[in-house]
Amino acid sequence: MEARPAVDDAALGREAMAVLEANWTGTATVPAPGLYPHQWSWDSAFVAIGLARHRPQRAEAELANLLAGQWSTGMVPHIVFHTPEAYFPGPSVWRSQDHAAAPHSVLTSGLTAPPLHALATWWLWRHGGDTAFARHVYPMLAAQHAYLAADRDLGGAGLAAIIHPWESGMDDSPAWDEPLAALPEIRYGYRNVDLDERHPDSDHDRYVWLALRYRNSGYRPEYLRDEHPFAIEDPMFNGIWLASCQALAELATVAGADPRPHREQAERIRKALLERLWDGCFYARDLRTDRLIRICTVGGFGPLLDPYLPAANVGALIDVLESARFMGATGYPVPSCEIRAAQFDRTRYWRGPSWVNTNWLLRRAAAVHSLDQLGRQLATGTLRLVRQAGFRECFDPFDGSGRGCRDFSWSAALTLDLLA
Ligand code: 2M8
Repeated sequence: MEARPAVDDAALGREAMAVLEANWTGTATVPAPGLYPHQWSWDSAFVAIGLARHRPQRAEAELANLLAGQWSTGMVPHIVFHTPEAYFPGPSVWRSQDHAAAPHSVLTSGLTAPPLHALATWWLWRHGGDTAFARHVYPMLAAQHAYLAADRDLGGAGLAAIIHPWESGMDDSPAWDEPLAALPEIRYGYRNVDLDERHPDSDHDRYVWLALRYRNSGYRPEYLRDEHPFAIEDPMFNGIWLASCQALAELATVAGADPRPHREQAERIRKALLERLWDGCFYARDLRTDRLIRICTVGGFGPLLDPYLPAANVGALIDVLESARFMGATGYPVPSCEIRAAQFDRTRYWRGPSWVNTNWLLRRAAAVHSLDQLGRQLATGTLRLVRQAGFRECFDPFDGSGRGCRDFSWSAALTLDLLA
């Protein structure tokens, strides 16, 4: 485990801000230097949350730049590109410029990401942000949610389906192993060496194949509904959407709009989460087999973000979270996959390591349910990770050592929030 000189809160905060300064391109914050040279969607939402109390105008600029990449369908892309290539798959794969619904002056990917943006905008507003900004972006956020309801409710029950592992934000989660294994074996042969640690076998080729199929369909919603072979109702994506619907209801009031449709949407999501994804904890549902994918990952705690989740479900989820399946057995919060699962791997991204963003979301969930001790445990455990190992992309949940990129933006940004 790397040893770092002891840093007090003020020094840690300054270091975090320095990382965010270095990763600022002038229009947005890249997730990390090198491997991630563009703007990623939920990374930017986390950056905005972290900057809310420190640099609210920078946080607004961050979200505004991302929303400049929004398609006329309402879809907010998972990547807004800064430079022509430098990352695979880049603009030449997505070809957004050839699609009528994509913006003309910005190159983007064709997939979306967890819709955290209304929650991030609400967070900014709640921490003293500008009402004018909330009013300005409200229609864009409402359009994002309308897109999810109209084009992504592939199961017809009120949940949004992800149609690619990248859309979950947890690309190599063991939850996607089964649906990926059902796809044909693909060997494109172009492989990004940096990704080797993350993607086993031909999974990365399957990711590219799925993206190309969707692109070649003309990004058509009918294709997603009728033909696309990967369609999953994910509890984290939908838990975040639910929390963002509640945030959007408050923003609607600020914007002089009707909050009720957003509250009704939140209720539909809650009902569907409980009816379709709950079986002792929340699992993802594979819409192509209509079966639950029975592996418990950190994504299964996403619905805890809902303050109105019934107490019995909250209690059962907290029991799992605090048990030896998750936090109870590791020194640091919160492994991304339950440690008793055969697929658990403490060294591989979303297959075991702890992440600052999911820790932050769970700490937010603890706050909405007034679970103060759990909230403190999550905050102090996360700060211990970054204090010891720096602002790494993720961390070994047993010994706290850092993994993946250094100077990772959401690790720095959310540290600022945890220190506040
Ligand atoms: C990771 O995802 C990208 C693809 O979008 C990748 O694997 O290259 C994930 O951790 C995702 O959650 C994150 O948004 C992205 C950039 O930090 O990296």
